[in-house]
Amino acid sequence: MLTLYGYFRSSAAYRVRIALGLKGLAYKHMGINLMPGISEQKSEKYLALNPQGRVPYLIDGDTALSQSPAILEYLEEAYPEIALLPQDMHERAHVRQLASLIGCDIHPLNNLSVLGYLKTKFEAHEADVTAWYSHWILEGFTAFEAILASRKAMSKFCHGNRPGMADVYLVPQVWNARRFGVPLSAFPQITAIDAACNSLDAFIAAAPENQPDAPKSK
Ligand SMILES: N[C@@H](CCC(=O)N[C@@H](CS)C(=O)NCC(=O)O)C(=O)O
Repeated sequence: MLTLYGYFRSSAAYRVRIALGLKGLAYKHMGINLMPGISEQKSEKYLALNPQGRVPYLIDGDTALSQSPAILEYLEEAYPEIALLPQDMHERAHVRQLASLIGCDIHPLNNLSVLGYLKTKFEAHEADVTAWYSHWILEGFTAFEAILASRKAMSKFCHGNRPGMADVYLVPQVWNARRFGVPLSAFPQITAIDAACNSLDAFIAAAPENQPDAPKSK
C-alpha cells in the first residue's frame, strides 16, 4: 500500500491525490499540519523523513519521494495501466508544458513559505500578499488559457476527452485561486475544464474539503 504525507489544503499534495485516484491506486493518508504555529512539516520527526520539510511525500515500498512532479512522473512509470500522459511524444510535451506553467511559474511563487517570507522579511501587509498571490495566478492563467485556445479543437479536458496530467495541475490551482478570491471570469476554458474534472470521482475524492485532516465545519 502506498503512503502519502500531505495536507488537505496543499495543492502539490492535491495533485498527487488526483493522480492516485485517476489511476485507481489506494493509499494511506498521513496528515502533516502546515498551519502556521503548528508547522508539523518542520518537526524533527518529519524532517528526518523529508529534509525539505514540505508536502507531498510518497512512500511506495523502497521508493520514497518528495516533489510532486517527480512523484507524478514516478506514478506514471510505475503504474502505466491508466496513463495520464499522451502516447504521442509531441502531445506529451504539450501536456508537460501546461503542467510546468503551473508547477514552475505559478505555484512556487505562491507557496506558504514565500508568502510568509514576504510578511516577515519585507513587512508586506495582508493586502499586498493577496495582490502578489493574484498577480501570479492571473498572469499564468492568461497564458494557460491562450495556449488552450491555440489548439485546433476545443476539448473537454486540458488534452482531449480524458483527464490527464495537465488537469492534475490545473484543478488544485483553480481551487487556490477561488480560495483567495481571484476573479476567473476571463478564463472560460479553464473554468469549463475545472467543472468537467470536478464532476469525476477521482477529483471529488481528492478535493481539500474531503480529506480526513480537513476541519469538520468547512
Ligand atoms: N515543488 C514542490 C512544492 C511543495 C510545496 O511547496 N509544498 C507546500 C504545500 S503546497 C509546503 O509543504 N509548504 C510548507 C512550507 O512552505 O513550509 C512540489 O511540487 O512538491
